[in-house]
Amino acid sequence: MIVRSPILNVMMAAARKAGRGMVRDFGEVEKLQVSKKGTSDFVSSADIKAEKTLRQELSKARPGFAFLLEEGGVVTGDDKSHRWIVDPIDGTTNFIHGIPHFAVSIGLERDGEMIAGVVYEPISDSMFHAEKGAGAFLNEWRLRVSARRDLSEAVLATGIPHRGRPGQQHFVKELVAAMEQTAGIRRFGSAALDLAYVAAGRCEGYWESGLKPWDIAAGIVLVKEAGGYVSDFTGRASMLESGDVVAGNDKLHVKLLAMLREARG
Ligand code: LIP
Repeated sequence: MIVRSPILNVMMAAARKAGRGMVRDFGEVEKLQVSKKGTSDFVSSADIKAEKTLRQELSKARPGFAFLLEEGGVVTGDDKSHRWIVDPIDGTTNFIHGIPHFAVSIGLERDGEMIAGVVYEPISDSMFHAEKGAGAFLNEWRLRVSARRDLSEAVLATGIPHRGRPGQQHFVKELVAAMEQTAGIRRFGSAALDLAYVAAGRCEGYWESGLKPWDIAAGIVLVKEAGGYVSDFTGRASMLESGDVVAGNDKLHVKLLAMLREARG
């Protein structure tokens, strides 16, 4: 049996509680889809409700910690070291469209460093969790990044910049390079789960630009604790500030960075 720290237990319990409501709301979205009524308002209220649950649960356990929330923005706290970085539903577009691939993402930062992360997929009851120095897990199973060492064998996850997002021309170049050099590319629609999949060895790597801190905060800890690497496109650790992420197993991260750099020219 794994022994988890009290703080990780708090994060997991909060994610589970928010996840229960989300599963019920997702069932409603599926009905709305069929009836062709607008789902967006319903989903934004589901998002707000989930965030409220998470905020309540996390602040009950650690009253002084600050927050960075997708919906609620910055909430300051008496504790100047700790900050929760929370996305109630990562993969909102999937949720709106009745696609069952989305997650609750909770990261904990201490003095500017991500120290714990939980990515919870409520539909499949998959709890990805990690704490600095204690490893990464999916439910009870220890996670380890994949051992594949060649790009030609690699499956990569990515995110495609949609209407109104910058970086589309860069992305097309990166995509062409990845198409030519790898075994396959997947666009799942949740950055938090993309990072969890790298940690679980399901994908060898993942890259995306233009992300928000709450999309990636928890996933960064998962990848690192599973033995992988995460950086921005230059190899630096500015992911939360820049919104650029390149994650990979220990053999392929450097090769991925080189591939993307060359593609961008
Ligand atoms: C989403 C990310 C996804 C990205 C989307 C969006 P949201 O987060 O997880 O990978 O491609 O544009 O940012 O909006 O569902 O929390």
